Amino acid sequence: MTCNRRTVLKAGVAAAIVAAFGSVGPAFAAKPLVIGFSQVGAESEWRTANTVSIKDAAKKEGITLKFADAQQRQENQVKAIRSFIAQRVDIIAFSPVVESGWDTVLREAKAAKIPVILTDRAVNVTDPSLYVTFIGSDFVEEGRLAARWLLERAKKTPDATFNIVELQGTVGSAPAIDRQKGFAEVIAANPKLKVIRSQTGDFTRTKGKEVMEAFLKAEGKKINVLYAHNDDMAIGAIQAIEEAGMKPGKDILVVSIDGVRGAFQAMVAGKMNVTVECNPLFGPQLMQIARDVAANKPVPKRITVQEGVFPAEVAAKEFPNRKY
Ligand code: GYE
Repeated sequence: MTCNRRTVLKAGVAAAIVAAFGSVGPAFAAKPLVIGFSQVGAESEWRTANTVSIKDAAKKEGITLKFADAQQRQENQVKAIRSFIAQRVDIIAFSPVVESGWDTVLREAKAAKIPVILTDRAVNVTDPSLYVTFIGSDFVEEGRLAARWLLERAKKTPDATFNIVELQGTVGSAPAIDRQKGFAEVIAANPKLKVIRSQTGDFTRTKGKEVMEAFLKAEGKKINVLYAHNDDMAIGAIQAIEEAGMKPGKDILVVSIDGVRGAFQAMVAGKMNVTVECNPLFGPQLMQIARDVAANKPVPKRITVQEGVFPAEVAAKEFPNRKY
């Protein structure tokens, strides 16, 4: 937490050597890069895979990672960032739980001359120089891809209505905002596709199930499609659908995002229809960017992750290749 005496002493010795010899000679091993990383939480399979990827990559690269889990609370992330500033880490990286409310703490990081890398989720700040780069998926596009699959599916039964219930991610988070937007934009092409209910399930299985139960209570058999902003909520909702005596994947089509192993298992079991990939395994890429930023090399302001769409028909074949 604090800059302890030993660190101060070490820094002092290094400074004395530099003063005496002009620079730290090759006999002294380079100081490992220190990254302070504030993670959103452990709310989903996706998040767990992301944490493992980041921790493993840091270890492999010999980078010191100070890891803080915010338990999905912005105030915890602000605290963690302030503590990283106090510790004078080389780089701060974080996955912002929500988009807004970051200006003050990011200004503090900038004043301390600590570069900030955003991972996974974007922020809404007035001054874009408050962060160096943002590495993450294109969530609007993911929403569009999910909707395009549904539009194609709707072509097979042109007379049918598609009443959709939507399980949104965390309120105010970039993926919830963008996945809703991309999906709405594309389904607008067919008036038979209508979102009849939309509520947050906070990206968790428990809430996904709870909210789906409420949807079923209110709309019952009127529901034809579930669009979930992540697989965990979809998996929770599948349970609710089954408990209501309906068949997920058949009576209610299940369209989701992430591509975690649990979704592939649900597709193989015929309970989910499609998942749009959102790749959490960017740990190695993050370490490379952190090194470049620390070395003052120019990096692109926006780095996107490549991903695909997996309908149920390919699930069994793809399952063994899934790494998260
Ligand atoms: O889709 C969800 C997780 O920010 C992309 O957060 C991430 C999302 C992911 O909880 O499962």
